[in-house]
Amino acid sequence: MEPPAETPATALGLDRDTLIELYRHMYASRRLDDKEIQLKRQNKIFFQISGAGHEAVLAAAGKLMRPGYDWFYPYYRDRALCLALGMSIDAMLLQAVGAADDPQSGGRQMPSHWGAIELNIVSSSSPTGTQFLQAVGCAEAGYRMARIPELAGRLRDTDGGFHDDEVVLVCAGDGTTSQGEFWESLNTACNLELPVLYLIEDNQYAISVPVEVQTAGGSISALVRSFPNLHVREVDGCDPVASYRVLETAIDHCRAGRGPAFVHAHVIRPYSHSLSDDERMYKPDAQREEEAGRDPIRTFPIMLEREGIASGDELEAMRNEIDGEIRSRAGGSATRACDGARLRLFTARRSDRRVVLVAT
Ligand SMILES: Cc1ncc(C[n+]2csc(CCOP(=O)(O)OP(=O)(O)O)c2C)c(N)n1
Repeated sequence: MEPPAETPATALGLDRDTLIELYRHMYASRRLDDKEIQLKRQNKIFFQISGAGHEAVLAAAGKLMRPGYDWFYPYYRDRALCLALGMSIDAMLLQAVGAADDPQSGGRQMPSHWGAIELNIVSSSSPTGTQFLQAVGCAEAGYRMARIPELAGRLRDTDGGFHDDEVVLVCAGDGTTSQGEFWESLNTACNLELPVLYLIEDNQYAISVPVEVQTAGGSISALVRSFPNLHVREVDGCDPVASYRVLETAIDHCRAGRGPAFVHAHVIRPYSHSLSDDERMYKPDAQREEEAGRDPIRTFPIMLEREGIASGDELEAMRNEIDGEIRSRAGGSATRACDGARLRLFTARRSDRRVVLVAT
């Protein structure tokens, strides 16, 4: 991999509370993935796709943006973003088991298809790349509203309304940038100077297709640099501090009305594409080892200790607390909901064949 253009910063640049909060969301995200993987192996959920390896840049994005004010078009890897924006562990587990009580979609969405009305996280569509045009449409709505006096006066700064300096975040993997929607959206975002922040999480694969096979030249940020009004940065997305700094500048650019921004974050994908995939079939061992060495869940606590931000004991206590919460949530409402969902499925199977097709 080419070294990222931005050099990783030391931990000292951010205050202690911010650093600890970043780690909290990163760790919770990974452990929730681990818990869901366990539930999948127990046949309590039907599918799992993780955010493992993407946590650092996403925790930073969630910390910097404004939930319920800015707008969010995430994709399935963005668990740490949603946790940092305020989504609960329960909401995630209820969606994972497809519970009727799932606050994101009432059990209608696939797992990791995030959505939260109160946080302005717009429910995800499964065809990859759909989110780009949705995000630009959202930003364009604000742009148009600001130019129609009757609408601007009525809708501005109200709950769920439009704010002059709101930013729209859209996230995707490197492979998804090959789709037409990405280029169509970028054209309009740059043409109208819309406040859209593109966060491209480059884990070097689209399922089994390596980035250099998928993307011309192998670097999406190199391809988009000629777009006018576009602030383009590249960063080590496994370094939460470097990610924070780069995203902070990108968000400021959008919020100040200077046009869209594009952050190309180099991340890793240590858990295969999903639980329906086995990356050992196509990813070389040497690359898997190199990725393990960059894993932010391993490297960040070492950095926090080394820089005197927190002691090993303090970090261990925090991890134990998060583990305990996930264990109790997974053993509580999510499991009950899962058992309830099975009962409903069984009842449906007996009574209505069409329901079975939808439910399975
Ligand atoms: C339009 C469409 N084509 C194909 C798929 C199947 N699919 C789901 S994820 C994925 C790979 C996406 O890769 P990338 O954008 O690099 O994101 P990553 O999963 O690596 O984070 C594919 C091909 C889909 N969901 N939608």
